[in-house]
Amino acid sequence: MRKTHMAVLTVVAIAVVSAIGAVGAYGNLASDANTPTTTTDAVAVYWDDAVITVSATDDEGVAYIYHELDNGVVRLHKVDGSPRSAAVETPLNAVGAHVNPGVGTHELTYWAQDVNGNVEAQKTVEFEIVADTVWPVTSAKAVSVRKGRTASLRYRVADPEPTKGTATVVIKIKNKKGKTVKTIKAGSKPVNESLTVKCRCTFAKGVYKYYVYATDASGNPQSKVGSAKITVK
Ligand SMILES: [Ca+2]
Ligand SMILES: [Ca+2]
Repeated sequence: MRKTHMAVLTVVAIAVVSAIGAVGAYGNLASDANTPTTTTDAVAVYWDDAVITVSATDDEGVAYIYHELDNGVVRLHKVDGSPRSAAVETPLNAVGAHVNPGVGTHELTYWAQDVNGNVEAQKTVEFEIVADTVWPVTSAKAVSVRKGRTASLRYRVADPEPTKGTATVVIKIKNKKGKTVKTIKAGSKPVNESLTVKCRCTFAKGVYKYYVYATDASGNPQSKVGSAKITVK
């Protein structure tokens, strides 16, 4: 009987020592009352979609990062290995895939929890997503030029706000029969200002028309093709 009792005492003593050892490895675990600090890289306005990085730091280690879009379902990101800093790209859905919040004003609420169970107070950031869904309109001015000389074709791409500010422009010069005699790829041009493109008019004397095609930086083609006469004298 006495031997058995001694054996139990020994086991208890070892258990106490290993518990103290565990506390030592975590430093001042018992006295940690400091919650993590979480920040985001959110900006006020995004084009088309928003990916916001939520970053948390804690001296004892970050265990979870939480976020919530527009007071929806709380998403929990479990941080492996309890690092002192961790980050997650938000907003995410239930299976951890990115969610596009869509055009409009949104709120992202975020906070974190450390390895000792200290939960940070929730913070909220507001942001807006805008998209350009309006097609640009082009216009052109008539010009006359001597055969073989260079003409300056004056045109404009009107693209209302919100616009990304540029459009890819292609100009086609057609003869009276509607046959394209020259195509000018003008490339990416600013919208809502006067533009010119040089054209060496080597074709036969007569009246031609040039047409301005533009696709805005969001991929919307022109709703109206501006055109004007080129008179080759
Ligand atoms: Ca802490
Ligand atoms: Ca547009």
